[in-house]
Amino acid sequence: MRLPGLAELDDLGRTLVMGVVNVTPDSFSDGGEWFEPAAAVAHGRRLRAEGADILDVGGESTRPGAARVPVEDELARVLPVIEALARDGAVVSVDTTRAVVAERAVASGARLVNDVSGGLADPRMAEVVARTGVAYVCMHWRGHADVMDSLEVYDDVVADVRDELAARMVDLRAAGVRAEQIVLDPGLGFSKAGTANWPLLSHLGTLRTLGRPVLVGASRKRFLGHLLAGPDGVLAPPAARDAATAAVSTLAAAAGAWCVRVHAVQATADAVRVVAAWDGARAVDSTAGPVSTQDETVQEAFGDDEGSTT
Ligand code: PMM
Repeated sequence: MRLPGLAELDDLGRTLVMGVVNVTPDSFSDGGEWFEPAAAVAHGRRLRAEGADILDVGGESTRPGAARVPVEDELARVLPVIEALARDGAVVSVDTTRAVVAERAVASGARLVNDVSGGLADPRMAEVVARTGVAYVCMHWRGHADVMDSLEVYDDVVADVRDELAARMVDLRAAGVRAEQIVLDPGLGFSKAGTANWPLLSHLGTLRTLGRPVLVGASRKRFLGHLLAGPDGVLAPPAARDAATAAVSTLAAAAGAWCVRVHAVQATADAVRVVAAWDGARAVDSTAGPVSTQDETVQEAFGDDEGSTT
């Protein structure tokens, strides 16, 4: 599916890989490792060499319970990193909930705005996205990091997230954002307790019925730590969640995700290529007999049989 300003990503024929460049001292998954701008730029370059199609630069932690960062600090963290990576020719996104940061980031070379609040945190965000015309990731969100764990009540998490994202699209459109700009994201881990994340993953097809590309951000999240907890119940630490993250990337790509956002790029870059080769072989194999029962089961589970990319 084509998005404005991202022509070089249009024809890759596979799920895209977004590499995370957190310029924060306290992100839950890689807190502090790349806090200095020079280290963050070097990290972004490394992720690109490993196969990241997009580099997602963020200056405010969304770790549960985290306090907000002053806007000047956020700007000072992300702008030099975005400028340097964009100058390299990388496709850069800015991970921010603030309109002013989005606007300055786009002026510095960012080509996507990745807003974990889906426009709810800043009433000016939709106007900036409409005016700049850039691609916009609208994530499902119910509140900032300090309160999000208290907002986890759902009747049916898949239907509720779909409906709340549909409502966000209506508001964005009303503010002048074009449908073609919008990417949707279920917001794994954001106001979602461990088990609530799995139905969202296994029903990605439901989000795709909204007609926009879907981005999945499962990387190193707590629900994977729960899944991989030891016999003592202690959660697997973030860095021990990368193999499970790559498994999610594989399944998300097979289910038609447009993009997967990850910290450890290499395994996911390989995974999305495997899925594309697998799906490509299925598409051209005219000598094959009827689709096997196993294939049908997989297709039913993903609710989709159209291939790995939009
Ligand atoms: N998750 C985090 C940050 N930004 N953006 C999108 N679109 N989707 C996500 O799931 C998402 C995000 C969580 O923080 P991290 O950067 O520390 O992993």
